[in-house]
Amino acid sequence: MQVLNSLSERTQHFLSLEEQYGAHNYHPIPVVLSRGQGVYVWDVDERRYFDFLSGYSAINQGHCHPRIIQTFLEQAQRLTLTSRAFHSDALGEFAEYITRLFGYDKVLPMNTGAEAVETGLKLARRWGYEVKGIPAGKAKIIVCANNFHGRTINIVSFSTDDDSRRNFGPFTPGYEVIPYNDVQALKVALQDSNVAAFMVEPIQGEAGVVVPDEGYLTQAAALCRESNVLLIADEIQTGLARTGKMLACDHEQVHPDILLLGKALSGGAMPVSAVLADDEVMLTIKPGEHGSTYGGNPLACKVAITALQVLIDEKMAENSVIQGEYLRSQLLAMGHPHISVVRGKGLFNAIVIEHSDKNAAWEICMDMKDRGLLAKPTHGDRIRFAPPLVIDRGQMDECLDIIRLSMERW
Ligand code: IF1
Repeated sequence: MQVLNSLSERTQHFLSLEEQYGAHNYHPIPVVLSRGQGVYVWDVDERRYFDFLSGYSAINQGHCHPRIIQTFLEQAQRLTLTSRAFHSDALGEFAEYITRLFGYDKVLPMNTGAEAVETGLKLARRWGYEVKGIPAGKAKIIVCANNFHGRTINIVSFSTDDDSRRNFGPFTPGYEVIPYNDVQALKVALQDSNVAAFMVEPIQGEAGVVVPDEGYLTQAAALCRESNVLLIADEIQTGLARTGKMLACDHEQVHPDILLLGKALSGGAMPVSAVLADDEVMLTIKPGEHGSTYGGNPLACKVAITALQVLIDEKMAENSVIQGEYLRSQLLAMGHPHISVVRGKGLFNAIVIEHSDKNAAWEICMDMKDRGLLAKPTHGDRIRFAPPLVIDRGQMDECLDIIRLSMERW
């Protein structure tokens, strides 16, 4: 644990304000950031860092991408929110752009990832009852162990992480948990005719970037189709070029029935999420049956179009493949005795630290911070390496030098 008095006065000032007046629902790395641009962030003492977390993959386009900020500033001075009681000149444009881009009939715009997940689950249940004909109140949704889909009480109802659900009950019924990356378990679960949907992360993020076997998504999609069950892909973290394709599902040409997007849908400028589906599913929700004050607001719509255009125009998925393969190959080449696993796809990666000292991963992250690279452990022993998708080879080499030096004393 960092000894606070080794931090600058300015840093300590901001940490103490948060300590006294902020909820203690996080345990951040002790660094206070005040500026970001591209792959870099600067702390309150103007020290520069590489950001290897990218806002949990919300900042795929890099911090404060000029085109995204330009759109934000222009729209913010025109019209930020109309509510859905009235139309705006931005929602239709956004809806047309994003549905054509991903190949769906319609989009339901929301704000946070959790709201997109909740919306997807409601659509699946509504479709289950009104299209598939599941008896009232009997709809089931299959999810995977070690999932992470958000923090609402309904979503943590099917979490398998005790810290995420302890003493938040009573929980929502109607969910069944099966092992991730287990086709046979899914096949058995789908024998129940009351199953409406199977929701899955194409790569499990919070679990520590767990990549399933090649073909898992393809087989899951086929099983869902055969069983008249909707496949919901939670691409809130894996989507939008992070894994080297526009969607992680694209690696297997899988087209989910319900697609959930968030995070980088705004490039880190503001919360924007979206649920995409075809009419048979989407139109089961009628006017007045679901919504959100800020969902589909003009500012979010304009920002999201630019955030998507930037990913494509600057070939960020292609760079994600190149730099991700280089990063993994160099991490493996280190042959470090305490890096037991290197895994990921594109620039969505993690290493597993195997060491008798349970604080090793945290101490390594603290050492990398002091050398100018920000990353944070998940579940104690896994360090996620997910820089913005604009990182170039020279910057990646600088980061690898930092990682190498920080690993040296372990
Ligand atoms: C935290 C990590 C956690 C997500 C997927 C939905 C959501 C998320 C696949 C909900 C959000 C964030 C939440 C944040 C830390 C981060 C995270 F996996 F990215 F590392 F927690 F597991 N589906 N993930 O990853 O989206 O409502 O947050 O916009 O809660 O600590 P949100």
